[in-house]
Amino acid sequence: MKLTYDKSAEFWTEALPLGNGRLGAMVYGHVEEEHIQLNEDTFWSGFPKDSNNPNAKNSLPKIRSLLKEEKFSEAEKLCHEIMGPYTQSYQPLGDLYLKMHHGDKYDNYKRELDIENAITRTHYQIGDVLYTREMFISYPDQVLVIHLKASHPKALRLSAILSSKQRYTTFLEDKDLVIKGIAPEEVKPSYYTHDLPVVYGELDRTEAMHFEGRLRIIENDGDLYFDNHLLHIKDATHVTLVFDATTSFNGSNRSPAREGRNPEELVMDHLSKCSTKTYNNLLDDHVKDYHSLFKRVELDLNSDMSMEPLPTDQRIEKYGISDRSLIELLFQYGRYLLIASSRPGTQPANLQGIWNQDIRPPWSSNMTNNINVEMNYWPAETINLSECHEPLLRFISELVENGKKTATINYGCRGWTAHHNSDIWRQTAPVGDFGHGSPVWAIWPMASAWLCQHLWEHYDFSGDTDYLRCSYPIMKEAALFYLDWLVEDDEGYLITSPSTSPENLFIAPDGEKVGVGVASTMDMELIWDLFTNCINAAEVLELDKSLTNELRSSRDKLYPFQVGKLNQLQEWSKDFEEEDPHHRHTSHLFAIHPGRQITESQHPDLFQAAKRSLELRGDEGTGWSLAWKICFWARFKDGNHALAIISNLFNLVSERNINYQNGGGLYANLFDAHPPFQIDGNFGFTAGVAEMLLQSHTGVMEILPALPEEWETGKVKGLRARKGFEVDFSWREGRVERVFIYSKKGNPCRLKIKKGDSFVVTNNGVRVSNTIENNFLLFNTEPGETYLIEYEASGIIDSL
Ligand code: FUC
Repeated sequence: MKLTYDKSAEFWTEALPLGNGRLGAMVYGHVEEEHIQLNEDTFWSGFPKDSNNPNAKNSLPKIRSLLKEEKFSEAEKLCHEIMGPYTQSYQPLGDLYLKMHHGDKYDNYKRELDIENAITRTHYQIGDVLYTREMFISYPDQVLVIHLKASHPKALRLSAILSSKQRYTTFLEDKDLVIKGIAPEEVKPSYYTHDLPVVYGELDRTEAMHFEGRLRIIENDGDLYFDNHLLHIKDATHVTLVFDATTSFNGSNRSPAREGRNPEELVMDHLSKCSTKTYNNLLDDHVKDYHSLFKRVELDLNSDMSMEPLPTDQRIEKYGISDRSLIELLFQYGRYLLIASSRPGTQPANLQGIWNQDIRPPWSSNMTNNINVEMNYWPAETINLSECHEPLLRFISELVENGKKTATINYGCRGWTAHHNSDIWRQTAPVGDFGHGSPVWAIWPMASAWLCQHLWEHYDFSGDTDYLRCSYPIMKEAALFYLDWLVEDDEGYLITSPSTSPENLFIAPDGEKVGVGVASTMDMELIWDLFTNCINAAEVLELDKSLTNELRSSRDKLYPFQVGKLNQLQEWSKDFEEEDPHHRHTSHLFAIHPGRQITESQHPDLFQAAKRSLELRGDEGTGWSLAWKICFWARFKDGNHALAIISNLFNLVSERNINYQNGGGLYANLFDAHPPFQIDGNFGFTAGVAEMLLQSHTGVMEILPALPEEWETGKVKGLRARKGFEVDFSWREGRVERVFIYSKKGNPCRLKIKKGDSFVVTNNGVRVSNTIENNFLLFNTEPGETYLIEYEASGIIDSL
């Protein structure tokens, strides 16, 4: 469970990420001048603003009537009139440098990220002195901890410097090295050429956020002295430093300048609490906290122990998927990154989690709702990190206030909606700088439907009805928006208009390439999903009978699925030619994953058509696109194909290579490469592997639904299934051996089995009665009990 390297990081995508959900660091491991790039998850450009566009309401009827006449290009042109501003950008906070006064002639260099303990370590030797650095970011103590050690007395001599790409000052205050600064008031997206892409206010009058960072030495057996903006240590054998930073952000609808929190108070509070602790105390508390989440899941793919233990980047290149321990590592890395970027109370993981070094990061490093932010949280429930789902669930609830305004002001609809981009200010209006953007991505009022799926899934896995009671109004208000947004076509079907299939263009009958049409397949699937979840939630809570009837009848009238001339599931309402048949988005397959509308047993023909669509899309893609394809092939029960996609993802992308923009893959630090870096592919990969091993979206638990032949033996512990189950199992030669199912809620358990097999189910050695109906094994469970399932004849369940 370690990422290891024999040289320091030259590029940011070779540095190693640390985080506690809020504070983030990228550790380069340079010998002579250590560089730690710093982030804080609330540090964004901008301030609260009204992003809605009242003109939209006038343009909407015109767009709809043009679409009715199939004048797609004209309708698309008018769609520019309904855009709002671009979102703001996630910002880098600062940099900490540790200048080591020991020269640069070193040997025996090694650096690692130990994801079993969430610690980075750098080791090297100068003369006969061994130097060691350990760093972690503690969640219980809310600080970055840096511990430096030399094997010889008094061999440590160093200077610490804080700096930033922002407007900032640094100074010394009571032995603390302090950095204070401000964020820009406005940052235009990196893809937007603009005369004033970054705008700062005046230090004392800005409307934007303030930040403060503070470095303190809490253990030091040498001499400490200061000059100007530097903190120096000499003749030390060991040193412990702590760092924290916070911002004046005080909620998405409050001015961070006039109604902000005091960053100094927050930082001082964190530092004073940990200043009385030793390094070992801080380490113990950190590891204990981290283990409480990380240790819940184990994956063993019976890896080949004889492989040469190469540095991680070389393993990708040399071994690829034949190094099954690298697959285990990348799976657990997704869990590590979720714990490091998403803790209760923090911001949701954005396009880069919490790690960003650029003032104008790719796609603003924002919350991108048309696949990316959802993918970040696909694994949260299955890999047993349900708590880490909280930042997204809260983000959704915080979108409602602005989302209601967008629904009324822009579209004259009830409820709430959101579009494909959002930020810390919870923008819900379409982006595009009032006309600059492209409708194929900007015009997509479907985010509330997709996001609400997470509210339902969190309930479905946990069975927590109190939680559902709080979330239901958010789902219901989203459903009200779509009840109003849907319009009837000439055949009496309910359609969306305008409608896009995220980011893909079709060739209109006049030969133009356009993105705007009506009733894209994904729109229909998202609305089906939301309405279905809303109906289910209302039934569980025994609420809103008449609304559920209305949702049911509208759901029945949604424009139906179409199968096209290539036997594929159509992406648009008509069988248009696609501008890019290998497009990275595969939006029309939402009903396969993460949705559940098309299953093999209920809709075998549509299931085949969807599979055909995926085949036509091909096996290549950007990082997240590959991750989605792993999930699809898992749902299509084709483990070998899923593994073939994993193999494509195991492509080392390096900024050392000028051609690095080619193809999705992994950077040396195992960050997912779109390219550029986007964290969604890391989370999507982890979700995909979990999906290959265990599925429960049809209401039935399926063990090893998509096992590749190459993973013939293995075991997994701690995966979660819907209805409150936790599952451990092992398999040998492709056949399941024993299954342990822990029932949290006491729901009946339904397990898919091979017809004709019979089983013994025991609880604490006592037989539990079970029934077999066709392909299902059924038994009742008690809350808090664990059940062992074994094949009756030999103790082996034959291909469950
Ligand atoms: C969507 C995708 C891009 C990228 C961006 C952040 O626009 O189509 O590939 O992931 O989000």
